[in-house]
Order: sequence, then structure tokens, then C-alpha cells
Amino acid sequence: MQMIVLTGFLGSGKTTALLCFARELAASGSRVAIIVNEIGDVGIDNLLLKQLGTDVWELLGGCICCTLTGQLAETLSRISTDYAPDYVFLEPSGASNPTAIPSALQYNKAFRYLRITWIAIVDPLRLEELVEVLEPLMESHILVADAALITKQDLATPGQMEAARKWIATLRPGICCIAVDMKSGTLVSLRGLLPC
Ligand SMILES: Nc1nc2c(ncn2[C@@H]2O[C@H](COP(=O)(O)OP(=O)(O)O)[C@@H](O)[C@H]2O)c(=O)[nH]1
Ligand SMILES: [Mg+2]
Repeated sequence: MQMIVLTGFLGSGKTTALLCFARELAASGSRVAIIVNEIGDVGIDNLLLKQLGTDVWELLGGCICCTLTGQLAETLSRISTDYAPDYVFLEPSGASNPTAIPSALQYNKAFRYLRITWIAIVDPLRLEELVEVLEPLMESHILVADAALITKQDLATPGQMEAARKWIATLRPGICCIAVDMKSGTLVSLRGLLPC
């Protein structure tokens, strides 16, 4: 079982990207489970995903890096025994500090060595404004990342796209960074992102 955590602020495009990745993996025969920690703009249609062989668990009403740490480990444990997925996607609340997630899972021996891939989702439209007021939180999303996805290419100016690329490269030099326009339905491929 491999875990993929999508970090990023609320509204950056985490659920939209997650659904693209999950559909792609399910279509190629992988079993996929999804844990969401926040309801954003884009909801997850559980029935539709079930038809694809994907199931969704919701951990709502708190943040998995503080109040819901126990529930996260418990849910993961239940998913792994009852559902045995190849991939588990985790979308933490945009307000959570992702660095607390591995330590939350370490309490459960089964997950001490769980392979986690981190993908940071960055909204170039709001980056400057958010970094100005929430710099440590915004940076924490990138500092753990193995790869980054800059969304909303269709709406951002070339200057905003370049600023986002530079900000990511300064914090995590050399990580794979891909710009996407998810509105047009472009398939965002997990394979295109990792390894890079
Ligand atoms: N135009 C455009 N809208 C996007 C793109 N990616 C996400 N969105 C929109 O941004 C909003 C927030 O996306 P969502 O996936 O819910 O973000 P989350 O809160 O990080 O999960 C939604 O209305 C999406 O349709 C993109 O590449 N282009
Ligand atoms: Mg979301």
C-alpha cells in the first residue's frame, strides 16, 4: 500500500487533482482509497467513484494533524485490512501542517514504514497574497513535497506562473514541478509527476 498526500491551501485544486489521479489509477486496475479531511469547492461523488472501484472515507470536523490524529491512524488501519488498496490518497485540511502527519501515523506500528509520496498543489493566483500572511504554513506544504503541481494555468498570468515556479524551486530545488489547466479537463497524470 502506497500513500499519496496532497498538500496545499484550501481552493488550490487538491480534490480536482486527486480525482484525476484516482480515475487514472482505477482505470488501470489499481485499488484506490481516498481519505478527505475537508469539504471544499469540489465535492467527491462517492457513488461514482465506487463504480470505478474507489472508496472514500471522510474525517471531518477537525484537523488530522492535531485533533484527529488518532482517527487518521485508525481509519488507515481499517482501510488497509477491510479494503486492501494499492494506493491511499489523503487530502488533509488546507490549514493542517503536513509535517505532523508522519508522526501521527508512527503511533501505529503498522504504518511506521509506510511509503508516503507528497504532492504539493499550488494556486498561482493566490500565492503572493497567502505567502504574505501565512508564510510558514504555505512553505510547510512545499518543504515535504516530492513533486509540485501548479494549477489554474488557464487563469494565471505568465508572471504568476513564473513566480510560483521560482518560489517552489527556492524551497525545494530540483523537485518535479508541472503546470496544469484542470478546467479544460486535461488529464493530470500521476505517472507524469513521479518519478521525475
Ligand atoms: N480554472 C481552473 N480552475 C481550477 C483548476 N484547478 C482547480 N480549479 C477550481 O478551483 C476550485 C477549488 O478546487 P478544489 O479541487 O476544490 O480545491 P481544494 O480545496 O484544494 O480541494 C474549484 O472550483 C475547481 O474547479 C484549474 O486548473 N483551472
Ligand atoms: Mg478539497
